Amino acid sequence: MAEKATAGKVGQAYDAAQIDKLEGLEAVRKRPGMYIGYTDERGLHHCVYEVLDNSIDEHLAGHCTRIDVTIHADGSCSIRDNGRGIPVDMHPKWKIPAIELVLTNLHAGGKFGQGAYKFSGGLHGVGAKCVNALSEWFKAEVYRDGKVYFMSFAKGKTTQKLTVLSELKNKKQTGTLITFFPDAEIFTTTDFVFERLGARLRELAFLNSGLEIRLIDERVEGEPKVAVYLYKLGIEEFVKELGESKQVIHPKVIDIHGQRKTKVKKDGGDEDEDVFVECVLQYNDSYTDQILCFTNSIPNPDGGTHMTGFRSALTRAINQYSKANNLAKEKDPPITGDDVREGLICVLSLKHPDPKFESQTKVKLVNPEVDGIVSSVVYEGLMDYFDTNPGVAKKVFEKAITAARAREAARKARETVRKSALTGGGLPGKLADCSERDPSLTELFIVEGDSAGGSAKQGRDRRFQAILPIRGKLINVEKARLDKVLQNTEIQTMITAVGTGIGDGDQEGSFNFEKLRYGRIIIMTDADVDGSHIRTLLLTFFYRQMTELVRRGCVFIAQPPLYQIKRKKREEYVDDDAQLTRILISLGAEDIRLVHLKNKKVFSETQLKEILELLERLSKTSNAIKRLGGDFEAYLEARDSKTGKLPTYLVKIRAGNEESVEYFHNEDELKDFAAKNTDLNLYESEMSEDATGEGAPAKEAAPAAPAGRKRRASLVEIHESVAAEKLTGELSKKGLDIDHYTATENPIFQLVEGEGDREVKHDIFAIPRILELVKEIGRRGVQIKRFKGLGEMNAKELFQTTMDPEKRRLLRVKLDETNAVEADKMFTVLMGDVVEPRRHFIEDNALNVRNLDI
Ligand code: 0RA
Repeated sequence: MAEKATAGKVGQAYDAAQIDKLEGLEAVRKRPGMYIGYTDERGLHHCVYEVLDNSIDEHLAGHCTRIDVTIHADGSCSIRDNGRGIPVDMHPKWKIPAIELVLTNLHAGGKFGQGAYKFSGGLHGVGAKCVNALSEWFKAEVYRDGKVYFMSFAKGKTTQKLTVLSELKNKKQTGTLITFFPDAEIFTTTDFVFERLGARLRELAFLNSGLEIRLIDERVEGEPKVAVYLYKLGIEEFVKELGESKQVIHPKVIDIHGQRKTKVKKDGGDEDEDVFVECVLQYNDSYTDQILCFTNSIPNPDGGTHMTGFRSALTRAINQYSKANNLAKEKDPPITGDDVREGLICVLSLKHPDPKFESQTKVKLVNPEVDGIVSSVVYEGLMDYFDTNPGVAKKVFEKAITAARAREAARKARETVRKSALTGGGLPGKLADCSERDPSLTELFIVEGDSAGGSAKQGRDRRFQAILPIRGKLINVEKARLDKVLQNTEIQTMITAVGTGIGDGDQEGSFNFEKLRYGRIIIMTDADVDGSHIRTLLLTFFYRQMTELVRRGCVFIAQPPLYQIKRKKREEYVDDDAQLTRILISLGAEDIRLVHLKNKKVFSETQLKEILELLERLSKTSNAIKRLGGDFEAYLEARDSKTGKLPTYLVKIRAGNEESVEYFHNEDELKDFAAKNTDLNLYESEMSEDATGEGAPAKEAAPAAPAGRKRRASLVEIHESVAAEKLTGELSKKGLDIDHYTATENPIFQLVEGEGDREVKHDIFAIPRILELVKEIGRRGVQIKRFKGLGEMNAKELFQTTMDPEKRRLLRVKLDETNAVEADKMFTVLMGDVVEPRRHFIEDNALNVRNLDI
C-alpha cells in the first residue's frame, strides 16, 4: 500500500511539472519579446546565441574545444559541440529525463553538474528552452555514455520522448547537436544572415581563446561556405586586429589579467568565488578611443561598473607614473580621463559568477563590487607594466599630455564657437532657414558649393527645408585634433545650424539631442570624386562628433540622378548606370526581331528580352573575370568539353614583361600544375614574393638568373564560375550555344529592325554583339546628359529630382549597433592615413558602393 501511495505521489508531481512547464513555454510564445527582446532579425539571431551559450559554458568548464554552427539548406540552424552532452538521466525529484527538464521547463534552471554554469552567458538567460518554444520544430541529439540519444519538439511540445537512436562506435565520443527551425508565426524574418552570425562567432572566438568555432552555410550552391574562427591568443588578437588599420604607437599590446574573490549568494549562505579580469590595450596615433567591454562573453556596449573601474585605474596609473617620474611640466594642465583614452583600443573581458545587468538586453553591467575589482587589477597591472617597460610608458604619457594640452586649446576654441553662436543673431548668414520650427517636420540640406546652394535655396520648399551651402574641402576630422577641427569655419557654421553641439562628456557646449533644429540632416554633394570625398568627410564628422544623430537615423544622403535622357519630347531622370542600361535595352528591343539563321527560328519579344537580360548579367561576370586578370573568351573556351564545367581557378604567370594565364577546374588539376612548375611557388604566401622577385635587392656577385626571366605567379579563385555556368546554361536552354560567344566565320543570328521597306538586317557573328547592337539602337534619337555636378541642374530640376519628398530617393545612414567595430574600422580605413588597408577596403567594396572615389 505504502508503495502505491508513493507512486501516486510521484505521478502527481510529474503531471504538475508537465502542466507547469507547458504553461511556461506557452507564455514564451505569447510574449516572445519579453524573453528574447525582439522578434525581428535580432531576435532570430539571439536564438542561435542562446543555444550556443550552453556550448560555450561547456568550453569554459573545460569540456568543449569545437563548435559548429550550420545554416542548413532548408533554413534551419544547428549548433553542434563536443562537450559532455546534455545529461539524459532521470531527475531525482521530477522523475523525468534531465534533458527534457533542460529543454522544456522554464524555471528549472540548468544547474545540474557542478561548475557547468559558472560563467553562463545566456544573452537573456533564457536558454535553449525559449528557442524550443519559438521553433516550428526543435531536435536534440546527445552523444553520451556510448549512445546517441534523441528527442524532438514542435513549438515547445514534445513530439518524440527521449529515445536511443544507436550505439556509438567510439564510446568516448560526447557532445550535443541542437537543430531548430524558427517559427515564422513568431519571427518577422526567418532568414539567418551569415555575416551577422559570423561577426558574433568571431567575437566569441576572440573571447574564448583556443575554442574553434565554425560557421557553415549550406544554402549556397555547390560547396558550403565555411568560416573558421580560432584565436589561440584570444583578446590579444582581437586588439591587434582592431588596431590593424591604425598607426600604433607601441607594437606589442599590453596584456593585463588578474582575479579577485567576491561573495556570491548560495542556498547555504554567502560563498567566496573568483572574478576574472582580462584587459588588453594598445595605443595608436588617432584621436578617438574604442573600449569594448564584455561580461561572460556578452558585449556591454553601455559599459558599466567594469568600464568605470578600468577608466579610473587608467587615469590613476598614468598620473601616478607621471608624478613618480617627474614627467609633467609645471604649466601643463592636469591629465584627465579623456586625455588618457585618446587613441586607446581596449578589450576588457570580465568573467563573473553572478553578473547583474541594468536591463534584459545586458548592455550595462551594474554589480557594484566590480568597479573596485577591475580598478585594482588594472592599476596594479599597469604600474607593473610601466615599471618594466619605461619606453612604452613614456610614449603613453606623451600621448596623454599632448591630448591634455590640445583639450585646453579646444576648450578655448569651443568657447569661441559658442560665443559666436550666441552673438550676432545666432545663426550663420549662409544658412537659408525654413519657416517651420518643429524639428520633427524640418530638414537641413548641407549642399556642396555656393552655386548648387543657390539652386537649392531657390528650388526648395521654404516652409520646411533649410539650406546650408558649404564651400571647398572640409577638414578631415579623422586626421586633425578637435581644436583644429573647431577652428574650421565650415564646421563652425554646421555645428551652429544643426544646434546640438558636439562630442560627449559633460562640458559646456557638448552634444544635446534636445537642441536638434532639424529632424533630418541631408548631405547633398556632387556625383564626382570631390563630391564623394566631401560626403565622406561630412559623414566622418557626424559619426565622430554627433554619433547620436547617426544612431537615431537623422543623417541622410541625397541621391541626385546620374543622367537625364531625352527622347522626342519625353524627359526622364535616370538614377544610375544600371537603370540607364535597362532603359536603353528596352528602348532598343522595342521593334526588333532576333532570328536564328540555322533553323530560322524567330525569337518572340519576351524571349528576346529574357535573352538580353541574361546577356547583361553575363557581361558583368565577364567584367569580373577581366578584373581578375583573365580573358572571358579564353575562360569560356577552357570549359570542360564533356561536363561543360567552367574553370574555378586562374593562375597568372609573369616573366619579365610577358604575361600568360592558365585556367583550372579543380584542386587536383591545380596541384598537378603546381607540381610540374615548382619554380612558381604557387602555394607560397605573398611574403615569399620578395625573395624571388624584383623586391629583393640583387646581391652583386650572385650568379642568379636575370630578374627578367624569373617567372612569378599568382593564384586566384574564380567565384564567378557559379554564376557564369548558370547563365551560359540558361542561354543554351534558350537556344544560344555558348560556342558562339566568340566570333565565327559565318553569321549565326540576324537582328531585324523595322518592317517592310524600312527593314534593316544586321548580321551577328558573336553572341555579345546582340546586346551591344540593341544598346546602340536604343541609344539612337536619345540624348543622354550626365549630371556631374548639382550645379548643372536648375532650381526646379534639383528640387524635382533630389529634394522633393514625393519623388527623391534618400539614403539613410545607418549605424549597425551590432557591428560598431566594423563601423569604426570603416571610418578609420577610409579617412585615416594608413594607405594599404584603404586600398583593400575600396577594392573589396567597390562593387557595392556607388561613386566611391577617395
Ligand atoms: C546541463 C548540465 C551539464 C551539461 C549541459 C547541461 C549541457 C547543455 C548543452 C546544451 C548544448 N550543449 C550542451 N552541453 C552540455 C553537465 C553535464 C555533466 O555533468 O556531465
